[in-house]
Amino acid sequence: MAIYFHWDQATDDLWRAAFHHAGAGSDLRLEGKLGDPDDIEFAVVWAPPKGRLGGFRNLKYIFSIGAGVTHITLDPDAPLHVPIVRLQDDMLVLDMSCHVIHWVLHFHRYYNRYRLYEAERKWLRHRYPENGERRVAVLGLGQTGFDVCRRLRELDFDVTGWSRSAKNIEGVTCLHGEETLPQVLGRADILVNLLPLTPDTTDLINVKTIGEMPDGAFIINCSRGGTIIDADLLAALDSGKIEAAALDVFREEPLPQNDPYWNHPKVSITPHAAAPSNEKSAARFIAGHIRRVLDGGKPWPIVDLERGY
Ligand code: NDP
Ligand code: OXD
Repeated sequence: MAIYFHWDQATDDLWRAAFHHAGAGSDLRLEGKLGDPDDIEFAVVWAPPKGRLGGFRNLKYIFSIGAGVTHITLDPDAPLHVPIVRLQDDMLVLDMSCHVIHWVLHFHRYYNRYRLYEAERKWLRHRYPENGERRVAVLGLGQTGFDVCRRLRELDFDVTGWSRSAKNIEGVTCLHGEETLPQVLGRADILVNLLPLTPDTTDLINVKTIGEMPDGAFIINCSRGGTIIDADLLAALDSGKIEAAALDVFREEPLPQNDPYWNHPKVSITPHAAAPSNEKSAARFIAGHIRRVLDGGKPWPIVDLERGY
C-alpha cells in the first residue's frame, strides 16, 4: 500500500512521520518518484497536477488537504467515483475565525478609510455604530461559518447566518434556503462569504444580490473566487454601493498580475491565506483516518458530490 502525497508547501518528513506514528504506512509517493502507480491506494493532496489522480487505478480514497475540494473536483479527469474526504480541523476553524474577525473589526471601525488617509496625512476620525447595531451576515454555517457566527456574537455584533438546511446558533438569526437570501443580504452591513463553490453558489454575488445589500456595505470573501462576478463587484466598489472588500480567494490563483483588483484602493487582497491548513493537525487528522480505513472502518466527512460539498 502506498500513499500519493502532493502539497507544494509541505514538509514530507512531517507527514511521513505522522502516517508512520498512526500506523498508516510510510510509503509516500511524491511527484517525480511515483514508482508503480498501481501500488497507490490513498491520495493526500492539495491541487495535484491535472490528470494525475486519474492515473491511479487502485485508489480507495482521496484526502483533501483543505476544507474545500474544488482543487480536486475541477480537474475534468479527476476520478470522481473515488470518495473524497475533506479536512475537518479545529486549527483551520480557529484560523478562519481570526481572519474574519480581523476584517469585520477593520471595516466596522472604518480602518479602511484611515488606511487611505495615511497617504494624504489626513487626520479625520469617523464615528461608528455600537457593535450591537452593526449587522453582519455570514453565508455558510458549516465548520467555519458556525464558529465565525459564535465568535461575532461574543463581540456583540448583530449576526445573521445563512445555510441550506435549518440551523440553530444561540443569539444568531439563522435563515436557510434560497428564498431567504434577499432577507439575509438586506441585513448585511458586512457580508462574510464562507460557502463552498457549487453550481448553486457559483456567481451568487452579482449585480442583483449586491443590489439587495445596504448601501455602503462591506464584503469579506473567504470562500472561492467563483462565487463572485468580479465585474459586478468592481462596479459596485466604484459606485460606492460597496464601500470596500477583503478578498482572499479568486477565480484564478495566483491572482494574475494585470488583475484590476490589485490596484483597487477599496480592495484588500490576501493570497488564499485566511485559513491555510495547519500541517501538524492536518497530518494527524488524515493519518488517523487512513488508519481507520486500514482497520476496516470508513473515514469522514465524505464529500457529497451531488450536493457539491
Ligand atoms: P462546510 O461544508 O462545513 O459548510 C458549508 C456551509 O455552506 C453549510 O452550512 C451549507 O449548508 C452551506 N451551503 C452550501 N451550499 C449552500 C447553498 N446553496 N445555500 C445556502 N447555504 C449553502 O464548509 P466549511 O465551513 O468547511 O468551508 C466553507 C468553504 O470555505 C470551503 O468550501 C472552502 O471553499 C472555503 N475555505 C477557504 C479557506 C481559505 O483559506 N480561504 C479555508 C477553508 C475553507 P448546510 O449546513 O445546510 O449543508
Ligand atoms: C480551502 C482550504 O479549502 O484552504 O481553501 O482549506
